[in-house]
Amino acid sequence: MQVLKLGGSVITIKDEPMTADHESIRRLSEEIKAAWPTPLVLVHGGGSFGHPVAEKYGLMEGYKSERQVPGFARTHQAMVVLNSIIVDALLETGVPALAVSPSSFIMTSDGRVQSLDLEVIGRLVVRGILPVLYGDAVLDQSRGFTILSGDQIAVKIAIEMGATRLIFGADVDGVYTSNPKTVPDARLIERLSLENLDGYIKIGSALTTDVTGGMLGKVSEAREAVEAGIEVLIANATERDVILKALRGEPVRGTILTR
Ligand code: IP8
Repeated sequence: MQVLKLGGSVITIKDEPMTADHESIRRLSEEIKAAWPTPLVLVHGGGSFGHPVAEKYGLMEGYKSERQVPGFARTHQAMVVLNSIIVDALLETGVPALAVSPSSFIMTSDGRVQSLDLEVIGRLVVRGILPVLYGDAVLDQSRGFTILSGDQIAVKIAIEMGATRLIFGADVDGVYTSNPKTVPDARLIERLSLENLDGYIKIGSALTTDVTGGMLGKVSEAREAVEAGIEVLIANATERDVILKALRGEPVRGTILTR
């Protein structure tokens, strides 16, 4: 079984609120269809749907005032809308995709996943259905509520369900020596061991750009999956057939995280 996480920057237009990248979603749906049938769980990020709403109401820090409560519901709803666009596109191409809402079965404690019953998702996969989850606004035992990233969900599912491979579809080729969007001689790191990964996390913490932040979050989350023996690949989902090849286990340009 494999888990595929598609980043919000791949499936939405980042600078335009509540705008899906329909072309990219259609292409990726076709790539998933070309690899279908295959035991797979899909998780996607928030991009211009969940993030602006979550930010507006300061949800990440947890419950502070009643004013945030409608924001909690609205953030979830923004993600439902994006999820529905993706599930529709998959159904359209012939993949039996089914929306699974993380906030209805996952709770966190201080931002970390606490309880996770994966029986339904497991049975869906066995039935030949593609469960499609997403980063979501969830209830948190200590903070009241919080934002749970799709990255954390993807890692948890991969570990708990014993996935062989976890693929992160990003808008860059993988992990670079520095931010490829601003540093011209940034080099792609093709293999990153846990030992070097720690060094990267330390260096990365000092960098503040969005892209590095996003990549850093991914790499820190992915650590647990690598430790569990899962092959973790970060590759560029904005380039045609990269995700198709990755799903087929064929070599692609990207970063492989190893023990
Ligand atoms: O884009 C967060 O998921 P991510 C989604 O995977 C929300 O970090 C609700 C902002």
